[in-house]
Amino acid sequence: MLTVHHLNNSRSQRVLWLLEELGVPYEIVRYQRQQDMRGPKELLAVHPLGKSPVITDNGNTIAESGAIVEYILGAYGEGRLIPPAGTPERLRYTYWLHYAEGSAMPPLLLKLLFTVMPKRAPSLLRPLVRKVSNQVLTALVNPQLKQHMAFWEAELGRSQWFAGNEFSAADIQMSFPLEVASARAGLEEGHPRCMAFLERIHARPAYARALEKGGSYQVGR
Ligand SMILES: N[C@@H](CCC(=O)N[C@@H](CS)C(=O)NCC(=O)O)C(=O)O
Repeated sequence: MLTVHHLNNSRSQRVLWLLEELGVPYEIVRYQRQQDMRGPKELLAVHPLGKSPVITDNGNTIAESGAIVEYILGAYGEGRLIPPAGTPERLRYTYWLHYAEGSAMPPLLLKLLFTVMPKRAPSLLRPLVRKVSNQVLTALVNPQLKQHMAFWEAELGRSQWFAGNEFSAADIQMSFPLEVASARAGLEEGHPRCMAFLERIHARPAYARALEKGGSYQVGR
């Protein structure tokens, strides 16, 4: 049976959600974040990078959310949650599947890093670290995030979901950047379509079932 190596409060929540949407049977092996938020060393026994999500299925070990989505849809999707090949929707789908981790997450991670750094700095250095962090946030990170969030808002004006008017796995993949931006980057201000997107996904029964199975999920907080 397909196994999800699930790190609490992490991107592997998306994989549980995808499997629940498709009704594919799976089992969960659970891992707990350490105090420093890193994954435990047991995850290194599953994949050399020790990150989650990772799945194992039929002798395959697959890491990286986008690759996992492609594998699951190829093996079990039967054409569901992916627009037909050769359509404009399929192009948009492929774009968002890659964009979520390749372009949206890096500035969100920088935001997290430079927000947390001053809080963790030794007290004598804290004012200096705060000053440098604020400069990086103001000059580099916040303007980029503003641009990304405006882009999502405009795209969700073109169609109800990211790849078109049908819900697809691209929406599952994009859920993580939007959840993090809502917790950390002020998405709720001036992005009503993005907030409506989050409300719509939270109302999906499969999303709720995945939450029940995955446990506490408070990304970016
Ligand atoms: N781009 C990768 C990112 C994987 C990743 O960074 N996962 C985080 C959880 S959200 C993790 O495992 N963190 C623990 C660690 O880095 O030790 C993916 O989408 O699968």
